[in-house]
Amino acid sequence: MRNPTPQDKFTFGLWTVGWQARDPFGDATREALDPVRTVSELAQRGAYGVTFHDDDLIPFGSSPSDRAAHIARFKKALDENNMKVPMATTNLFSHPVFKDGAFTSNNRDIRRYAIRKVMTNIELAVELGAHTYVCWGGREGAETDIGKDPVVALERMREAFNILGQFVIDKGYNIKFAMEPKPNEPRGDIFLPTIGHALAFINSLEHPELVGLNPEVGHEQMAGLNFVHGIGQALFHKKLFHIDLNGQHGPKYDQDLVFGHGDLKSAFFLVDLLDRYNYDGPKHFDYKPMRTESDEGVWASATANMRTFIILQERARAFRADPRTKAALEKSGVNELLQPTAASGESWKDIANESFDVEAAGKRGYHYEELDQLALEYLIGVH
Ligand SMILES: [Mn+2]
Repeated sequence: MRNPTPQDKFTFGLWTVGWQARDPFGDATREALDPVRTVSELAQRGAYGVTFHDDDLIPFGSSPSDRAAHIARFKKALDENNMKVPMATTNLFSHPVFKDGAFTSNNRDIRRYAIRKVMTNIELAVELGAHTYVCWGGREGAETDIGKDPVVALERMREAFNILGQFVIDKGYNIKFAMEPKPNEPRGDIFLPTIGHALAFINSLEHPELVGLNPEVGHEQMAGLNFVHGIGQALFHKKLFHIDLNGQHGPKYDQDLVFGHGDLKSAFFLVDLLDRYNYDGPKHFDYKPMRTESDEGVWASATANMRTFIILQERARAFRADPRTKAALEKSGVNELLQPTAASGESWKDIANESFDVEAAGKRGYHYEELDQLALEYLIGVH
């Protein structure tokens, strides 16, 4: 396989490799990582850029002069390593002030503070060249259904996105929002839990064109959903603004494994789909190096994400190019689905008056078993 290059547009959050591996049962197992080192380590491995939450770069509560110093040395590292910042996001979940949510906190002052925190970091994101602003509402939810009216909470959520949309319009910023759905964790239940919920919500906004999605592999799979289908629907609605790649073994806690280290077959079909529909945004890894790892393992895991993506892309392209695949797709009728159900000029009347041999059509086999096995054999490198 070839090595990762900036043309692949692989990006990593500062919080991913920088995760110190604190979990609900244990303390940190790794030292804090300096963002300046992260930028250079990732650049050496072929990454295109990094992304950040405000608090990853500027510790919460920093003075204005400390803030400026943190930004200046980060910018210098980006320039020296030719690394980009295509996306940024806000930490609206770590500080206790957000324990009942940010945009949907029952406390109005907290809601206003949350919007202010986002606006401050959007200004920095724009300054660093970002065109996507991710919104993950980790604390926007509840543990008890009596604590928060879900209809009213969505009204407040809509209000926040309308205010932020007007903010970027008035400021003339060339940046769009990408909502990141998640079903639960850290809240018992989070509002807008899946791609589908978020898509419907976006259509209720004053400026739906400013808001799309940043779906994450593990988040959909935690809900038992098919991520490839979710991305299919995001593409269908032209709302795939960004993507978070990682790995997850079905419905359980959010594992944030290396991309492909969970449901590998789904990862293969995902890369195939992104490739066929020419997704050209960043391939952003939002994962956590295992808690067992020391510094060496952190960087090995960063490389693993990029290698897995490239290998799957090479495998998927070889699979699609093989005449056996083309024949198997033909046999299964996959391309028949491309044909519109009503021909040009036809109406329901043409369909209403048609005769059809139902019994004969019901006897057809679709040969998906052969097709699926062929895909699997490509995935595991037999062909
Ligand atoms: Mn994510």
